[in-house]
Amino acid sequence: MHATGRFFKLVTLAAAASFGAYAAEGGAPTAVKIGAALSMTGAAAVYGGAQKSGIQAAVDDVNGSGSLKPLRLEVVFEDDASKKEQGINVFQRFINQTKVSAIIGPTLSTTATAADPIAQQAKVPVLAISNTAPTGITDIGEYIWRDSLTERQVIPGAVKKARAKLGFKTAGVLYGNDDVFTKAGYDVMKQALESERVQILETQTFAKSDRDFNAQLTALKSKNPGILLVSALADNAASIVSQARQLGYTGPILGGNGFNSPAFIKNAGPAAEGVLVGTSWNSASQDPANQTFRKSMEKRGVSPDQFTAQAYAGVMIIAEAIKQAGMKVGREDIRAGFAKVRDLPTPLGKFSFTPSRDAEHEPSVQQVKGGKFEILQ
Ligand code: 1QQ
Repeated sequence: MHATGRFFKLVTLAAAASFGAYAAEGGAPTAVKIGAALSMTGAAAVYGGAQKSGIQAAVDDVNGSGSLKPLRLEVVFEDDASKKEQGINVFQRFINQTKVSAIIGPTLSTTATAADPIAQQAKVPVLAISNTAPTGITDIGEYIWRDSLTERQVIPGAVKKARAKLGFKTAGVLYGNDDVFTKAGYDVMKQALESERVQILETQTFAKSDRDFNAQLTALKSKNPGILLVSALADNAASIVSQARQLGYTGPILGGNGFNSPAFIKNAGPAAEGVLVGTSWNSASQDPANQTFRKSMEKRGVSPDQFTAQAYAGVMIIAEAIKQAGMKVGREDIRAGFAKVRDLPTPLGKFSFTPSRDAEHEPSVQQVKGGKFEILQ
């Protein structure tokens, strides 16, 4: 071999290896390493478990279909512990040690605001599958993408639908003020209520570590609001809804994205009945991509939620980005591939990114009925 040719071959192999892909010589499948930073512990643990099962199922389905041949997706899971510092550590490990081609996660917007800038700096593409804070995520830079609808894309429609059905004219609002997502959810709720001309009679706040919400709920109930809007992660949400009912509040309750977990229903018990929440996954969709997803989860004995669907869709989007990049799996290739994903059939519906790398598809509204979420028609 010519000296320069050999040099280039070495460089190419080194570059491929540094992104977790290995030359497919001898026909061996080439592993494409993806890092998944998920909350397996901490305040968002209920979402992390659902996300992991969705990713595992999608990876098996994509690899099993042979659609990426000779490539194979290989996901490395790490716990972001629902914490900024841990999210940063996991991202650094993925980027510098595991040498992943792309990162999925982290679970919470709060963690993403701290960890994503590290990936942006290192030019590693990130696909968020559950970050819903409207600002402070994808606007970090051109390497940060998401398949999760923001609260701004979901809550106004949910408030409008709830108001059309229930006709309330006043509201009380309760939100967590120590979390990027719960705070952003509140900002959107306030705007949505104002544009529906619903008067906010009282606003109260709490912190993630709080367990007793009686003071806030008593203040809210005393104003006799027509509806209670709550922006909280699932564990807090369950306690808030139970305590509101124990205090004798009988009006409707509408939650933000944190409520979209069956863990909320399980922990709140009968108090969860009737609770409304906007969602990015239409669980009742008869779309073939949703039916395939549901069958795949059923086969694994997993009852999926919105977070499972967004995680499954995330892997499909990465696989499509690789195809769009001409089966190249460098970090830059995947980033460029994301930009070319158009109308991809996923459990969330036909998926495309907006020009600002956010998700674009139809949201839905669901309500707890008989201990389960039911899509509101
Ligand atoms: C966020 C969220 C959480 C409720 C999802 C896990 O939407 O942090 O953005």
